[in-house]
Amino acid sequence: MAIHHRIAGKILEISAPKGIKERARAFRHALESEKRKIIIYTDTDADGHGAGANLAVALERLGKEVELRPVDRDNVEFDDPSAAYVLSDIAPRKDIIARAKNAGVRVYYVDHHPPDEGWSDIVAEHLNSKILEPEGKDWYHWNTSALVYLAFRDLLHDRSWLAAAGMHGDHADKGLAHKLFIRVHSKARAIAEVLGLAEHFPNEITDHEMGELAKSARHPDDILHHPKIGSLYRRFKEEVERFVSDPKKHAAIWDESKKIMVLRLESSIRKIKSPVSSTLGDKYRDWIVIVCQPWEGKIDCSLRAANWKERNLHMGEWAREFAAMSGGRGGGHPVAAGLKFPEEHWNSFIKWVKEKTKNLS
Ligand SMILES: [Mn+2]
Repeated sequence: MAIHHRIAGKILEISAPKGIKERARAFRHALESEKRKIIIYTDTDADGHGAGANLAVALERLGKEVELRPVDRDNVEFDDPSAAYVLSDIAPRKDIIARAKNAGVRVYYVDHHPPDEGWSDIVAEHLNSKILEPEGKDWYHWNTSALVYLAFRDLLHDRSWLAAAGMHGDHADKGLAHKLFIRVHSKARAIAEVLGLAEHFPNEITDHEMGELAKSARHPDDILHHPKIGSLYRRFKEEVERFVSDPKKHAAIWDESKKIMVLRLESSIRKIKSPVSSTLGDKYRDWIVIVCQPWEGKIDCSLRAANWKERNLHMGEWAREFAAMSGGRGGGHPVAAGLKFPEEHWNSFIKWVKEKTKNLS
């Protein structure tokens, strides 16, 4: 009990650049002054759940009426005109901005996706929005879970473990998260994986259930020992291991001289490519790691290049380029990106990657 108390009660101290601290203060101040009910839309990965659940708890502790909605970004709707909204870990695309503008609602925005040029101005103007996001090189050190924790950490003294787990989620630079979560709780990686389970088993546990679990949990074990979690987590770990233990077996491209792999995962578990690409990206740090999974007529890919600086690579640009060629969708950071395209373009994708890497050494 004493150990639990010590671990769960520790305030995770984050040192942040002045600019981010100031934006965090302004973001918090704006939400503190908000009189309306606050509906939080948050992403459904570990970062999203860590950010959304902690933000919901912090705002409740400030006496606000809050509704937490973990959601696929295609399903963001501004259906309550009397509410204010938060987009957490959800980059507001043009269609989302248009819907918010149409509904005339106020939207707060906390996120870490590198925006297009002028994007923040568009969001600020059209959403009348208070924004919390990193800038410049800080894009690669902060994720949404970290930003929410930074803004509200005096209210989240018993929930730093969830912040740390969220920081272990989609984080471009694992360094900061790694230091923090080891100090806070050795189970943070497992919690981060569990928070993502609804993405992998949508028929067995919903995003909503996972959000409520993250919000109500008082201790890491409340999540790890939840009755629904055990067998799902085992199935998830076994499936990841099947691909990670012998990646070559699943490779469409495996080139040791150019240090590039493109894998195609055949799996019944949705989005299994994400944890596989993270694990392989960490393990093969000087490789380009592209992990793809066919799903419902589309090919869904994660692109990773841990040493993008040394090799002068930008995975986000790669993803955008092939998306434009194939009628798909793609984008992201230099170090990590996502790409989805119609399955009939698989062969041309492999050809394109080979062409793209011809001059790499
Ligand atoms: Mn994120």
